[in-house]
Amino acid sequence: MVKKKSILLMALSFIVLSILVFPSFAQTAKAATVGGQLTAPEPGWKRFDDHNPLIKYNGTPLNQNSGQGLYNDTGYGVSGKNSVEFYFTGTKMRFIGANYNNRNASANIEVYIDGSLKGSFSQYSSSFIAQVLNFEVTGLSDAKHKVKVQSNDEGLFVIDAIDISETGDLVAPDVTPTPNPTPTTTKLFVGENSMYLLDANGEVWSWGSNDYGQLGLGDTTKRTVKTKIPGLTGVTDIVVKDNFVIALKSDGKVYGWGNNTSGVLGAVGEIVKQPVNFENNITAIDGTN
Ligand SMILES: [Ca+2]
Repeated sequence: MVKKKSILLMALSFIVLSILVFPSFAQTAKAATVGGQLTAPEPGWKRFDDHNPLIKYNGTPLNQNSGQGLYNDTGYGVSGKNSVEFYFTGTKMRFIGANYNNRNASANIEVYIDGSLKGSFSQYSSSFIAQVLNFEVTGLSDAKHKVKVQSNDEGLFVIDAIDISETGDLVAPDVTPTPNPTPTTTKLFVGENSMYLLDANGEVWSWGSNDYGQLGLGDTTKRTVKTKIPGLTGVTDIVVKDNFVIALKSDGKVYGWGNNTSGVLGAVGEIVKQPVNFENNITAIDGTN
């Protein structure tokens, strides 16, 4: 009887001790609910902290005070109508933030996945909650996804951590060439006996001599009034040489036309009467010798 009692007592004290020493056991044992605290990723999930370099902050993020119970004792605040963006692989994502009782708390924060609005949340609440599960999305295709968390009011929202699929990862965005800006002013170029105008819409006009098709108008007829080169749009810069012209477009493609006796435009004939694409992935062109 005594033995039984002491075993029971031991078991009881072990249970009590477990709860005291490992309070997180009690928290993670039950499924996380949106709006509740989630201090560790649940099984099947893994966590990335707010200072991860793969998380891009639009606007200047504000370091949150330490000692508030934030994950890793860090948090970033995003103020104004700014956003946070990142890419991840996997099927699910949780946004871990902080709710607080302050009028400055952003109350209208939208979450976009791959460009589609998936829902919204507020960080305004009656009391402060650190490591709160603000938003959850599951059931995505097992692929790379782009996330944008956008505040739509002037308040401040806190990002503490991101949970994603245990088998996934935060990843870098695709490297895409930065488009060249379209000129906002018009620029006149003087050729051998012809003139060119690059307008603010990224289109090119030409007039003057046209013996080599250097006006790019599809013929060799001279023009006395400026004429728009058809089908050539998105031009950010041009270089005019002796009876031939090259043009750079915002997508990095380079076109050329005119006198091609030297073959600079490739094997496309000696007289090229309309723009032909001969180079790609170019960021700038320069005609200075
Ligand atoms: Ca954190």
